[in-house]
Amino acid sequence: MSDQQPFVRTGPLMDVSSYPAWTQDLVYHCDRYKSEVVEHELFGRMQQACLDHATHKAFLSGGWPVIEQFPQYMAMNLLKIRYGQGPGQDMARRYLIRNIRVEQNHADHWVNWAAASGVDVPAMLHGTHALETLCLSQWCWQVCDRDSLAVAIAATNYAIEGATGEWSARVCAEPHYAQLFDETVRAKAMKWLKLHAKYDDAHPWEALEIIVTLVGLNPSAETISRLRHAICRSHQFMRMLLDYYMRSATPPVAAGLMRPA
Ligand code: HXD
Ligand code: FE
Repeated sequence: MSDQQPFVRTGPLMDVSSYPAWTQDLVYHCDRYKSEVVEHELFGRMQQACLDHATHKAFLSGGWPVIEQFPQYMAMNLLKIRYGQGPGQDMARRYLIRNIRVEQNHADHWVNWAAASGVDVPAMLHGTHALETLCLSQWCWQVCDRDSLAVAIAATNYAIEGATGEWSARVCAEPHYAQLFDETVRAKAMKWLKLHAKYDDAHPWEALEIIVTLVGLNPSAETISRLRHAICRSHQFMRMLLDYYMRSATPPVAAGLMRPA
């Protein structure tokens, strides 16, 4: 994919100015879509502990297909790589192998979070999900199956994990949500959120570095546009999922309305 000058990062990993101008434009453009996920009312209500119980459970259940499939998206991308094809490929290989292992535990933590919130876990695992929910997982599957390594990593590890680091930090920024859980289960219930809520999380930046290393310093306008489209699509599908659950949410009457079962 990179038939032009290679990119070798010299500045700090988590500073957008360490990347070429086209990458900075891409990040700024897509951040508008990311904000609509991070700033979503559903997460605002979660943070304030005033999301109604039914919507809370439905959201946790609806998020499951992506959680379950996430390591598989990464595995599909791993299959695109041959060792020694180039620095971007080698970087992606290390990243994917290491993080597939990490995501194994994340699925367990999500299940524990859902169980502590009163979700019917067997139904979440084996039942059917709303179309609006499935769009995100089907999009991820499709982009990882059919698109290039760089575009697929942009849609999943950059876009989805990037937005997730921020929305989970937002929910954890106040103590109210955690306090809904009985102390005996709180740590277990909050584990997934806490792990993703690290403001200094390097994951999406590592994904960005891989993408830029794969496509080089001067990718074609078409490559840039495919990356932009893939990132924004992921954010739009995340938002669609959130809008779907918020549509039937009960307005908050008082903080503390929401109670885990
Ligand atoms: C958000 C619903 C609107 C889906 C969130 C997907 C987050 C995926 C994070 C990734 O690290 C996989 C995981 O299970 O931790
Ligand atoms: Fe994760």
